[in-house]
Amino acid sequence: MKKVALITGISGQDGSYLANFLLKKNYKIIGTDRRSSRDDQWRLRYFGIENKIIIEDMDLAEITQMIRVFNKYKIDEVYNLAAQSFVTNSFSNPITTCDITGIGCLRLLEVIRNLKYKLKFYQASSSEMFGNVLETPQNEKTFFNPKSPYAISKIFSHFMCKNYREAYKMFIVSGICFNHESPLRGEEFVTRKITSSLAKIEHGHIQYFELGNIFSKRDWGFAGDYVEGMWKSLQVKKPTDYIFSTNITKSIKEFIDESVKYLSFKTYWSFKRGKMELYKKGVNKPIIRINTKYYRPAEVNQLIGNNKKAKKILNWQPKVNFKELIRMMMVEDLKRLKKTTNH
Ligand code: G4F
Repeated sequence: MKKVALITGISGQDGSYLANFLLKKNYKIIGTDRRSSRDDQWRLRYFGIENKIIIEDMDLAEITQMIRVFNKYKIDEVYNLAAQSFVTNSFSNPITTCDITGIGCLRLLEVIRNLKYKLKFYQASSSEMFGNVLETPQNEKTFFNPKSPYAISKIFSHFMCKNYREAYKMFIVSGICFNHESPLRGEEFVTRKITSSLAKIEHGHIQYFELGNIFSKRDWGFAGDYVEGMWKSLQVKKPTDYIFSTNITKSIKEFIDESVKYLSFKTYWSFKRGKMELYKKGVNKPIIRINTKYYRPAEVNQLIGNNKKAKKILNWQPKVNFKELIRMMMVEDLKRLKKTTNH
């Protein structure tokens, strides 16, 4: 008998990587999405798996849709990856963010609690919850000090999961994932914005692009490694919380410095008008400018995880390092653009 996994947010980066991973493990996959993101299945097409997944309409704002889906299938594992996950957006849409990212998880838990059968539940918690960090590196016991409505809504769902695990003895795992990127990352996030914009500059589509704070630091891993951790966390006897991280932190500027190595020209930084700018050598115009409109009302300056527990209990560790991650992203973005330029 095939195991059945339900993945919320199937069309996102993590949803697609996880679906691809679980299909190889012979799972039957139910992927759920809001109807509006239905045409956003380019990631599933990237893996060639769009026809191997049953897609159901299920908005985390609509409990009736959840009840319908959970009564239609006998599900073994749920991976709650859907969220309003763009931190910047959470400042302009705090209520929607809390409704989807926070209460959305609680709606799922309530539906599952009332089912006639038992299943395992994975919640995508986030390193953003640590915010203005109170301890370095951050582990499963580090206190949260959030800096955005997104982080606050993730903390709400994180503690709801803990409460349901303890109160109702449900099999619930929260994976506190540090930033994880890939060639399938959305272009609104800084890493993919950098690699796709640099590819556009290389191919002459744009002259420059703008960024916000390039000095904040993140612990950056590869999404493909992290979905394996999610699955592993549901295969052990006891449900608990895990940190998924690389244990290395790098600034956005360091990410740029590594990315530009894949361009056909040399670059250099210059400090002008009180700001850093990146120049193409021999040309007197910047290719990266800083624009304060990309600064956040409140910033998380540095995150770095400690993945010791996941290593010990799950035998999990990231395989792709910072350099390799950037190589994958730059090569793919340069290739994508070459294809569109040729057609
Ligand atoms: O790529 P980001 O938008 O990711 P952020 O805010 O760290 O959040 C991501 O990782 C979390 C895990 O820790 C997830 F929970 C969350 O859903 C998301 O996946 O921004 C990274 C950093 C920030 O410090 C931001 O201020 O990059 C800085 N930044 C500088 N210029 C920019 C830009 N971020 C974006 N998105 N766009 C810019 O132009």
